Amino acid sequence: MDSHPASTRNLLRGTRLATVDTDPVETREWLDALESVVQAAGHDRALALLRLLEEQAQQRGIVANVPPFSAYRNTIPADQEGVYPGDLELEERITSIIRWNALAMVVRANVAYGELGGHIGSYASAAEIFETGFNHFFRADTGNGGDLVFFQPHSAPGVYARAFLERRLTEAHLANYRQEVGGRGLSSYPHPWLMPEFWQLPTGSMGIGPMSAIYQARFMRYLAHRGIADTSHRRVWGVFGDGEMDEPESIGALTLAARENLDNLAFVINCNLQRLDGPVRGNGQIIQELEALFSGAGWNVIKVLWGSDWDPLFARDKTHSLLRAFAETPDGEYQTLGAKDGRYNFEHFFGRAPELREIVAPLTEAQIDALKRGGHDFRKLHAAFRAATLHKGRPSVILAKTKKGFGMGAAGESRMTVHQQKKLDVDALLHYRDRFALPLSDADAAELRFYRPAEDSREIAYLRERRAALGGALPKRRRRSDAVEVPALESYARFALRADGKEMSTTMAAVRLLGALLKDAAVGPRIVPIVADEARTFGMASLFRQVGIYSPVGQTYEPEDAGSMLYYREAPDGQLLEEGITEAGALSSWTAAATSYSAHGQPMLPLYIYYSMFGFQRVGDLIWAAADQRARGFLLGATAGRTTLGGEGLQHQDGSSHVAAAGVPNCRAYDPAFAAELAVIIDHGMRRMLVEQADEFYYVTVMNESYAQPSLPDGAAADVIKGMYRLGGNEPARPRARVRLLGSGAILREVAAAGQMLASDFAVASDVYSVTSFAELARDARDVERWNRLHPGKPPRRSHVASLLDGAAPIVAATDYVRAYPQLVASYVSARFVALGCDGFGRSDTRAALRRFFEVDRAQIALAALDSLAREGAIDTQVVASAIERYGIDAERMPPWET
Ligand SMILES: Cc1ncc(C[n+]2csc(CCOP(=O)(O)OP(=O)(O)O)c2C)c(N)n1
Repeated sequence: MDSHPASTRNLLRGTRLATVDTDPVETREWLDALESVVQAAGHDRALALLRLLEEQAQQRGIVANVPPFSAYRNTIPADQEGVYPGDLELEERITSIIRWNALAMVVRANVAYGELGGHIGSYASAAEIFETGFNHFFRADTGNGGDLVFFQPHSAPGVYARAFLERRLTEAHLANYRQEVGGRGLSSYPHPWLMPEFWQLPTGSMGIGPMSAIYQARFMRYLAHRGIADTSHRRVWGVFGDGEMDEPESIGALTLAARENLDNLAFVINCNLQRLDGPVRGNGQIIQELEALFSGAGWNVIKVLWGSDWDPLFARDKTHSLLRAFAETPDGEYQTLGAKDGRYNFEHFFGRAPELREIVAPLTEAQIDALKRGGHDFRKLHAAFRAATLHKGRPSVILAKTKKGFGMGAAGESRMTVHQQKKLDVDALLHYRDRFALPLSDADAAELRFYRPAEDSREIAYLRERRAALGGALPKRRRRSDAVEVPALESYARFALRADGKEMSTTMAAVRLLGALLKDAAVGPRIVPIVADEARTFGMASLFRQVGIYSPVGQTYEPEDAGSMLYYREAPDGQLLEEGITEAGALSSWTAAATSYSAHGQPMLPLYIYYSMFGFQRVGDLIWAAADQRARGFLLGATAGRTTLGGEGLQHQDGSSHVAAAGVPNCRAYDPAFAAELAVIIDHGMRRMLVEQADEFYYVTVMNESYAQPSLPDGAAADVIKGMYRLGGNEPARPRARVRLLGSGAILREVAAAGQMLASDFAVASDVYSVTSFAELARDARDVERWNRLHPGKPPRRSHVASLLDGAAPIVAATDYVRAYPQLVASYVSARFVALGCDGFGRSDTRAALRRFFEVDRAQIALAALDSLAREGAIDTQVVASAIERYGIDAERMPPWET
């Protein structure tokens, strides 16, 4: 017989621990021997002996390895818990009140509206975890920044309920839970965008919180190592659900936290053994699995499984029968046991073996029913939190076993459906009130009255005293920091502004601008260059030497390229974050730096450069969360577009990031063609973010195609920012018609060439525009359209795109992205509008071949212009046919998006 549940068995495979005990007497002798060593010589001696035994066993080949988890019990023994520093009775009462208000908030909203959703079960399971933090550990910002706390998203009602007791939120706020439209509403989950003075860190999308927490802790170290802020006294706490740990992002950076010795970081995993649909590991044990995972990644693991009322039971258990029974119980069964009463637990758990029955013999069924899981026991939790804060050299994780819907009784406790539970009948409400001994009349409970003790009550005095001792209320978000002086554009960007036909790529120009800005006394130290193993690809190797790569331990080896000019230099005060091959990690680092103005009062300017295809497409949800968090910084999508990244092919060639970026409200996205445009955009972005402190960030695509860079036309800078300016035109001697040609990014040069062909081959005049951002044009046009609609009779306003493209001459807009990108502005101009773009899968080939393939080359652009003119009746259709022939266009080939 195997005594471990399935998932645990898998972890044990290869060890011999899962076998039956064939000689219990001998086993007893060994165990007694260990016990007498502990008694006579103490824990350390016992541990030393065990290590030696283990070593011996490995040498003998008896064990290949030891199991990566410990027994199913608390890591901290009862006798090492220490003295509880708080007033347990008061804390229990405060927690009960918060529980009630949290529940009332959710149920009220759903009784009234039925459609608002919300969760009771998650906070019900996490209340003691949060209150342990709030009363004893989570430090607020007292000037130099406090702790950063990531709150489990579905527990938000509990955080609001506490803020209500603190009089930070009013009853009206609570009554507006999940009704944000119109102000004074409370967000479903932590959203800094919607509650900018309250929530610091967004966690609503599972996986983002855990990963972000790790990089936040790492960024605190970075700030300290670089001498920007003293963060030594600050910590990052992350309270997450056990279900959330399924997300790859949740576990993707665990080893980084251990590798960088982030002992300023602690996770508390609320192991209520359930997620949305049911058990996290019905056939296994999530806690053991997480212990194996975290300890394997190098974390200090602290398990809090059983409450204090279990201590006497363990003391009576001389044969470890409890531990064996725990090991045999899969989470699905724990859930059933959790939902049932004392009798059921007696019969189905303790009734399994005579030793177990004996252990609980002195207990009544009611006492068995009341036995608590550790995550609902302040003493156990406090000991674990304290151990986490004292542990040096490694991050800690507290695995706290709880019950989903704790206290809800038959209405939800440990029930499969509890995640969806949003309404409670009167009986259930009265049960809840009684369970937590709340001073509410039947009528108050039935009416879901919020309850707030008087300001001079013991509860409120205690709560305030505890928070005062920890620096004030939490969560609380800072909106502004000091401004940073930005150098004059001309002082560092002349090479780009007055390029005068010099050849370079916009990626090269970006790196050069960055190199120059890094030398600026004010802005330079604030820049955080970030790469995910692509610095050389983007020509940034010079930064290795110039600013160094951040490493908390410096460089403990002689780099292979030590003798070269640009050697690989790692240093504790290195400025560049070289994240390795993790776009999610690099983006999380970027977010930490981009929100440093708020989290640390230190404005930083992160600039993360990456393959554009692996940005919005791959880590788009992290970008969305950064936007929610009011990030300020630059994302540089490099070697961007579908045809500029010649050889790389389908997976690398990006045709859609600008469409995704256009949907992020505070993202300003640009696709410049020229170094001068890029310089203007970077300058503008810095001023907006660092000087004006606008909560927006900039996505700029840059290309590795080297070509002649024109100087910036006089007076064009403002229009570059608006998204479009007139680059030039073609005026044949006797023009037969006129078109407008719009080009964006890499395809602008094809557009300009098409203009020349139209003039020389077909006597068609053209105006050529460089579109730096279809998204910004559309944003402005959308505003104008709306204003005009709402103000009938007033002189209509004009959008930038409509005023530049006044008149009836057809418009052809071409881009290296899908057609949907230029089509963002199609409905805002009155003339015929034709979009050309790169719809379909990318593929490897030369740039010229790809542009022919996607039909965004000069011949196709010219053809589209002629076709538009013919459809407008400005030229004969025959001209179109002659162009097809003249330019050798295959009219019968398959469309590129179908091949
Ligand atoms: C990326 C993402 N996928 C899915 C969801 C929907 N969702 C909300 S809560 C939840 C389960 C949460 O389980 P757990 O983390 O264990 O928390 P608890 O049981 O305490 O509520 C899921 C899947 C989400 N919020 N984010």
